[in-house]
Amino acid sequence: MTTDMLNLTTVSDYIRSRPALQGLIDPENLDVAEVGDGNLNLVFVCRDSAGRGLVLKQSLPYVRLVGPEWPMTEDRAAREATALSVHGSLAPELVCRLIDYDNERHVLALEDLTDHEVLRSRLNNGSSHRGAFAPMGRLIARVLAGTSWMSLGEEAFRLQAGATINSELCRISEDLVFTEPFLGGSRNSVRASVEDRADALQSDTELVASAMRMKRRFLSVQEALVHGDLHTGSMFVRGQDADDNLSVKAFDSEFAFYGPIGFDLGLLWGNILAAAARAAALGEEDRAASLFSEIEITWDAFDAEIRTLWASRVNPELYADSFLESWLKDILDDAWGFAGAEAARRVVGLAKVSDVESLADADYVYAVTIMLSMGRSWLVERSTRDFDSYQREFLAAATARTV
Ligand code: SR1
Ligand code: MG
Repeated sequence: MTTDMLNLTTVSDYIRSRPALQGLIDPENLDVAEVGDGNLNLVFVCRDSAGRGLVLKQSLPYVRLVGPEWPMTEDRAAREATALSVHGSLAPELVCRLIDYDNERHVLALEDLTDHEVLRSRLNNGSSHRGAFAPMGRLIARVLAGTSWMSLGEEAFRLQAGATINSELCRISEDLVFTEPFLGGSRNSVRASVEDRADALQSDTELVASAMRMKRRFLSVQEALVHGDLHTGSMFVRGQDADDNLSVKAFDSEFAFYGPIGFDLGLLWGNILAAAARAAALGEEDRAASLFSEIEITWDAFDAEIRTLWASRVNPELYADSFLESWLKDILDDAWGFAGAEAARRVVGLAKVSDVESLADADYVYAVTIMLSMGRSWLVERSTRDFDSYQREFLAAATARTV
């Protein structure tokens, strides 16, 4: 267990002690704030009087959201360091830069992105989503190409998958994304106003069976070193679409493991739905529709990038062009299924989302109803539906409010 947690006063000494951080920031003259608002770790933003910044992220020996009664090793910091460095090498412009990793104190030093905003906060404020999602589609494609047999070859791929097992964090996802929301669990909760809907989820045998199929996919498909928790709270954004200053970066990749690439797409889509459902509940129908359309935009960006990268796969003699078409179908099917599980779990499970939780009760009920019904359609009907039909279903739900 770590006995030496950083605090506001020890951060300067820590920076002095790390050779890799010398000259990047002035430890004599530091403004430090603890800003960790995630579920697991301590996060310190450090700035010096010259305006230079650095972020330190330290794993706690327990789950922050719950407290010491849910102990957890600090190994997730090593998993995150690996993922940031692998993903960063594949798409440096799309991933928060890892500057230093301290394996003894489980501290990552990261680039300061305080000129960016966490996308979820930006969306909750009603600000622009333009340009924010397509880059993540491209990142997911680069991760698929760069960490799978497409570029590693089959043996190196297998070895790499074996070397990056992340059992402790995968267990969290297994429990919180797939098991508890659908089979029940003491960590579930909803407001009284939607209790009947949450109960209906668990008595819907078709839905539960689909969720368990997705859990099996999560447990058994080893496709690429996925981010593992790629939602709007794991994305920093600066600027927007037509703006030269646009920058989108993924961070917080401690859940990374060799798993199905559709998991990254699906988590993103479930959280796009949360933002779109919020907009619908607030009466912003056009914005809601536009947000929802980012699901297809993300897919199109992923699809275009992977088709480009496919040409340089190392083993074309094994994998013909026709293989890519069937693979993309499987990935899309996975993505819908994972998106459906994510939509449901962010409503009923332990780790909820502020998009919905911050709404007043009547709006909350409306947003939850949209999330659960779209989530069900994604889980149960995914092999027979297309983007247009889901967009139509969302629009109908988003404009159906009577009170
Ligand atoms: C106890 S951790 C709960 C959730 O937080 C992370 O961001 C993941 O989404 C995880 O499921
Ligand atoms: Mg996180």
